[in-house]
Amino acid sequence: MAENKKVIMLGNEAIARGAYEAGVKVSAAYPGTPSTEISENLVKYKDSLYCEWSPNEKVATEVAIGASVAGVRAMSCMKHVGFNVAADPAYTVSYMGVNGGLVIVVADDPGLYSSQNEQDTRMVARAAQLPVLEPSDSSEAKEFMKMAFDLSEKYDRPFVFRTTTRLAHSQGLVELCDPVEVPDKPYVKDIRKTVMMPGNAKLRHVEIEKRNLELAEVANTLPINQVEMNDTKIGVITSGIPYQYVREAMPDASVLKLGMVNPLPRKLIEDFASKVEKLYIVEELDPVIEEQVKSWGIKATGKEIFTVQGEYSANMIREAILGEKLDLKQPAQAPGRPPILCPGCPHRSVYYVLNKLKMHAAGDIGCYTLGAVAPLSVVDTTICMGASISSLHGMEKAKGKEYIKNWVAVIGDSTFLHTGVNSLMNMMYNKATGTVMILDNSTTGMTGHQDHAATGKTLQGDPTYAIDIPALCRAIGVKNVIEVNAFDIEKLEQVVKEEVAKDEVSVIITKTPCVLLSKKKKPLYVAHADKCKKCGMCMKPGCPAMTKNEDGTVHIDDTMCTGCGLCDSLCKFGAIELVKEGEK
Ligand SMILES: Cc1ncc(C[n+]2csc(CCOP(=O)(O)OP(=O)(O)O)c2C)c(N)n1
Repeated sequence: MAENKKVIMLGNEAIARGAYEAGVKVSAAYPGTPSTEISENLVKYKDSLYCEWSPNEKVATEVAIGASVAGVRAMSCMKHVGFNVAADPAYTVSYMGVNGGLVIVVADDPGLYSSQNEQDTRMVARAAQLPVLEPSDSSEAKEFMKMAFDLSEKYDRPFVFRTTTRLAHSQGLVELCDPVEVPDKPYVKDIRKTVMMPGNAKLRHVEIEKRNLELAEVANTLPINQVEMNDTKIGVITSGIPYQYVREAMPDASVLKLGMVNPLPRKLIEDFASKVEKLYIVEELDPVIEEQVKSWGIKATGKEIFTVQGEYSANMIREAILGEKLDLKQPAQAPGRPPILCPGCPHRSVYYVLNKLKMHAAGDIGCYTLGAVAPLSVVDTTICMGASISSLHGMEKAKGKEYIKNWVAVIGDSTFLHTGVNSLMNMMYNKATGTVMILDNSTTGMTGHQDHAATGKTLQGDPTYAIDIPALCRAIGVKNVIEVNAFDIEKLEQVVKEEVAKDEVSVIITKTPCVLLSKKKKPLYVAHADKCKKCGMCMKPGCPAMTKNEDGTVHIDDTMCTGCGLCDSLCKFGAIELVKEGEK
């Protein structure tokens, strides 16, 4: 019995706990900061539920929809940009409704801590006519998850559960409960609800408009939409994490805290607005609540004084509304540092070669995006997952095959399986030429080492079939599939030169595991000042373990060296030597 036990939990841990307590039976996800730890925590309950890493968010959401149709509670999890990938099934399951409760958990990233844009999931969910719950701390994260499943089944609507980085990655007190027993619902064939061809979808559209009006009415009395009446001079409508900032910034203000942010409780808002002298709307990112409230003729102040960019803070809110700051001790600011590849990262070696050959790269999203910055400076574009291969294809179609002879596409293994494989099919189908480099480090590195369809391990850690990436490329029709060790720079240079010269599609796979995957102590390298000619060759790849001594000779920091040997292979004077651990 878990009852009454209180524990500190990360927001993401609490979401997983909420799903478990709600009786979820199937969860599918693709990693993406700040949502990844939901699945990593959910797998702790693997005796009670099934969860998986899917190759992308569209697949994950379709897996969850299938489970819901079959009659169990199901969910998919992703970051905000993943919701774009899942948009196709999400827009249509909105028409279908649910059998078992269905929740799509989406984590936004105001402030772009680890994302390529700052989009607001509430906008996407509104466009797809999906109801949205938004918690403001770990405890609510758990409770709102349970409520999302109950509401989903009661109103026959899939729900979106929106969080942000600050909630996902901060901790709070959570009271544990036992999971509810949710009996599996029977599947009753009803193609009017599950086959979304035009005639059926038209009728479902009428139905969901009705359901949404009904939910908007229910929202007026939903306990998670709470009025906290205090001094009536200032009233604030807010939700999620900004609620915490508002409370800290202005403890005396009256607050309407919304737990359901779509649809909005119009009567409750009108009533609250009529009771306060001045109304503010405080929401991170887009003016989603504000625009609706203003469209009802209610006077309010929002983005006139608040930004649509980045995270808010208590101080910022107090200054914007009251013109004064809180008396808070400012935390020490760490000096700004550019992001860099880890010492020993195989991507560095690949980029060293591409830089040497003066190549451009149509890039993708992963650790290897860092090949854009000096001193490697190879990557020219980063758009969204899978876009490297298709944008290289676009360049070739725009300017011809000679134009891309000094270009390659670079993509990671996880990203290749996410959406890159479709782009490679397109190259083959549409008679393209061009060289694709799959930087296969045997993991989803950027998001913290999650397994994927080619690693041979499931989310549960069990061994499974591993997709053979070279065989997959050949099956698509690529004749030139070459595997090279990323640290064999001579071979790599030769292979790149040969493949870009061809008027065909080539795939070069640099299969070398992420340096952080190995727990083994590695041999270390040492630089001998007496042999060093200060030529700077070993410094070219920008390894953070290497610095210059005052006299211009090179020093290798043995706390950082991982023994990859890239510097050794670049030194022509034998100044860098392999030494065994402890021999220095
Ligand atoms: C649509 C979408 N989903 C998820 C993410 C989060 N994300 C960024 S890079 C990445 C994958 C990185 O793995 P891989 O391609 O193997 O490259 P590595 O980081 O290991 O070099 C993920 C999942 C994202 N940016 N966009």
